[in-house]
Amino acid sequence: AELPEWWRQAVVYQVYPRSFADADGDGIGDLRGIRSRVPYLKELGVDAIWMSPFYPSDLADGGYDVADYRDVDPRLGTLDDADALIAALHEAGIKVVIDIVPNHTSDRHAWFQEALAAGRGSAARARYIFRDGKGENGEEPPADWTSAFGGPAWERVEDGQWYLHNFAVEQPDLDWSNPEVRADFVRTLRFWSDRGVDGFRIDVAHMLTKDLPEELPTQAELDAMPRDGQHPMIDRDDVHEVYAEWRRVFNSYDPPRTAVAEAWVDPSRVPLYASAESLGQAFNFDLLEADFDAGQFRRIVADNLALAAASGSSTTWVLSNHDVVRHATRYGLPHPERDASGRPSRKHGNEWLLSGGTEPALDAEAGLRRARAASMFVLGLPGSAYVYQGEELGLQEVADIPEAERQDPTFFRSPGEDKGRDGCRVPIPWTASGSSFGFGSGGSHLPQPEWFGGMSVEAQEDDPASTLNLYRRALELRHELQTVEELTWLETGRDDVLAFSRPNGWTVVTNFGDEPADLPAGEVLLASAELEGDRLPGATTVWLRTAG
Ligand code: TEU
Repeated sequence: AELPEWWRQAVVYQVYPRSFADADGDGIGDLRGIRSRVPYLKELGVDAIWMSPFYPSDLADGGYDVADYRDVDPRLGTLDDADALIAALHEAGIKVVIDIVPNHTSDRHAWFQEALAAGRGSAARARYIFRDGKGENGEEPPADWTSAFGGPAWERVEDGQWYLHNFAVEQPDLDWSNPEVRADFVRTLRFWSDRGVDGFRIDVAHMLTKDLPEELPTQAELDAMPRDGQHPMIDRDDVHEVYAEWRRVFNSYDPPRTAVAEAWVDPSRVPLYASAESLGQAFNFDLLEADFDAGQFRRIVADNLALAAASGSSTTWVLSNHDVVRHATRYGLPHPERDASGRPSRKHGNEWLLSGGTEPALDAEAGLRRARAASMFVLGLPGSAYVYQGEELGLQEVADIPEAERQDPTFFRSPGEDKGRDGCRVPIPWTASGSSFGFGSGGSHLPQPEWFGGMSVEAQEDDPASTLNLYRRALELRHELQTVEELTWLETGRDDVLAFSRPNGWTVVTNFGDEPADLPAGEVLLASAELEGDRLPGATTVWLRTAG
């Protein structure tokens, strides 16, 4: 049965449209491809899908450079295809969440083209953040800021002015103090809500509003400023004026449309985004940076349940997404070094990627085993769980993509430092052999390795112990057992073993260590690896039905 407020404890499956399924054989996944796989999603048992951008785009940042927010990229389909996909998903009982990218447009967006043509001081330029440069002829950028992808954050245009781009050069930042900008996004939210979309994932939700003084601070000064809501560019209090307006739009629909913030902010400020007056829910990315470690997992769960309660929202759990090294791979590598604040000093797995997947050695078997255990731990928690396409197959990151075939701007903007995010975006293997392992008849826009066939849906379909069937079983059980958002920690007598119970006698035990652990009495509903008699081996999660 559907719980009220479906999003609170939903399993949301992230589809990266270009890499899911390719119906027209051009090597790029498309909306008709996704539609052809709705039966797969239904059998998997997900409550919703979140689709990364499928709008017209030059693909400078994999579609996060949007040229038109109210259309479909012709390579991915048409608006009719979008309608048909939404209808097919709804028919299968699956909700639809789409990605909104409001911090920046593509430089191919009609607005930016107009801004270039209209020149300095024009109303068209006032939709973006243009400034004159410094130095004699304004030849130096207005400030020394660096973009998130590396390299300078200011780019010069033909007439000599500069524009701000916090991400790729092809992603000019919008000026959210401009009423036209605000009105246009409301139009976009209504456009898709009217088409039946159930919710929105808001890209870099913490950076929209900016208050840049005449005399710009340096990057070092920016970095030193407190993030207390008054920072000139990050996590400003006034961004919630935008979301309060959006919330009124969402609530004008029945049922109200949902939203989840991608906000990289201090935990103490997460409730601002997650409150019912703002977006309603916010991602918690702590698990993306955690080791497979009981202490870290326990602290993250406790902290985030408390944060969600503080805002009346529910939390989210994310082990993998399209921006990070897949967790089956992260858990097969040595733990990353951590700085004083406990954060990994570099993107986890990046060293390994830079070496082309050779150094340090990857223990893929251990990585997958831990990934299965971690996923089953997370799927037992209250809150909504995000599953990134391919993790239900236990896919590893692809490290050895030749440079000539790489697409991600982080790779090109940070040469030698960041290998980019292509390795988790390689198209899904549906069949054990054949053209692009069943992705499509026309090859694959990123090369798939040979070993993909053995991890394909076809190869796992009939194996009861496969990762795919483990996820299917987990999602089926979750629907059966899940009620209110309650969790009670159980004493295990060991630091490396976590156990909690949920209402309905649903008990989850994870052994993060190496030594087998004792299990509470109960009926085994699911195990992420074979049990050793009545003992729980290392790197294994079990779900039990216990009395009471
Ligand atoms: O990501 C925002 C973000 O700040 C990071 O996760 C970013 O991907 C990382 O620093 C790069 O190494 C969102 C999207 O998830 C990402 O795919 C987009 O590239 C980005 O916004 C820009 O739209």
